[in-house]
Amino acid sequence: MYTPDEEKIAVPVGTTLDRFIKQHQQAFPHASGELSQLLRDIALAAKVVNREINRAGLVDIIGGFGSANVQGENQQKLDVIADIRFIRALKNGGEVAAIVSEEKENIIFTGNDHGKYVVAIDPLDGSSNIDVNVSIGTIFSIYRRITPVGSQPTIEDFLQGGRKQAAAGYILYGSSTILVFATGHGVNAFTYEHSLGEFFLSHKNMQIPLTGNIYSCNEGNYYEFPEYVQKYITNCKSKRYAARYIGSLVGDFHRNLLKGGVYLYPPTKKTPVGKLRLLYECYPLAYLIEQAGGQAFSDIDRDILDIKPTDVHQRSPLYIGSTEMLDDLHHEMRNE
Ligand code: AFP
Repeated sequence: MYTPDEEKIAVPVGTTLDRFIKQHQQAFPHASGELSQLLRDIALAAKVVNREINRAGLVDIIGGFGSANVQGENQQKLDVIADIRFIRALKNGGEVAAIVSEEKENIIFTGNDHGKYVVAIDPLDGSSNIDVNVSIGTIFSIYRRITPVGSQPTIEDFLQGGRKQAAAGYILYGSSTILVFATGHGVNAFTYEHSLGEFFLSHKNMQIPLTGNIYSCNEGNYYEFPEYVQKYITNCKSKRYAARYIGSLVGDFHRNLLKGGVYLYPPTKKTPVGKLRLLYECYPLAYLIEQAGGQAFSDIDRDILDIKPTDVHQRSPLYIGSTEMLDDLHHEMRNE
C-alpha cells in the first residue's frame, strides 16, 4: 500500500496499554477480563493524578492538608487528592470489593461485593518530595479475594501473603510518567504520552542487571543501622559505588531496576521493625523484582514475599535489588 519510504514519514506510535492488555489477557491469572479492567481503572486514575501533580505548582494544592494519616504522618493535599482519585476509580470500575490505602486506617468497602479482587495501595508515596518538585509514585498490589464473591470482603483477603498477589505495580511521576506492572509473566513498563493521553509500551520484559554499582539508603541513619548493614555500606564505599537516594521509594527502585543497584531500608532505633509498609510498599516491589530477576528480603532468613502478615499497615525492613549485590549483603548478615 505504501512504500517503505512513505511508511517512514508516519512513525508508528507503538503498543498502547489497552492493546497490550488485550493481547496478553490469556496470560493473566484467571483470564476472565476483570483483572484487565482493573488495570485500566488504575491507569485512568494515574492519568488524572498525573494531571494534578503537573498542575501542583499552579494551583493551591501543594502543601499540608492539616491532618495526619493513620501512620501519624502529615498528609499533603496531593496525598488526599491521589487517595480520592484512586479509590473513586476502583469503586467506579466495579471489579474491586475492598481497598486498603496508606491514607486510611480501616478497610474501605467499595460496595462491589461481586468484585473478585481487593487492592492495597499507597496512592502517593514520597510525599515529602511533593513540595520540592521531586519524583513521587503510586504503588499497588492486587489480590483475588478468598472470601466468597457476593459477600463482604474481610481482612483475610488482604492478609494472604505476598506470594498470593495476582498483580502488582507502580506509577512513577518523574521526568516522564511511567506505569510498571506484572501479572506473573514478567515486568513491563508503559510511558505516558501526554499529547495522546495514552500509556505506550516502552520497556518490555524488564530484567534488573545481575549486579550494579548503586546503593540507596538514608545514610543519615548510619549509626542506627545493624552492624551488617554498616559493614555492607563500607564495602560499597571501598568499591567506589555511587550513593543515590531520592527518598521516594518508587524513584529509587525504578532507577535501580534499570541500572542495577540495591535499595536498603533497615531497622533503625526509631523504627525497629522497619519503616516501609509491607502490603503496599514491600510486597508489590518484591513481586516485581523477583519477576525481573532480582531479590528482596527483610532479614537473613526471610524472603519478603514469605512473611505472613498480621496487620494491613504492618511495617518491615526492606533490602531489594540486584541479586549479586544482595548476595554480598546476605553474606555480611550470615557473618554477624
Ligand atoms: P514519605 O511518603 O513520608 O515521604 O515516605 C516515603 C517513604 O515511604 C519511601 O518512599 C522512602 O524511600 C522512605 O519513606 C524515605 O524515608 P526516610 O525519609 O526515612 O529516608
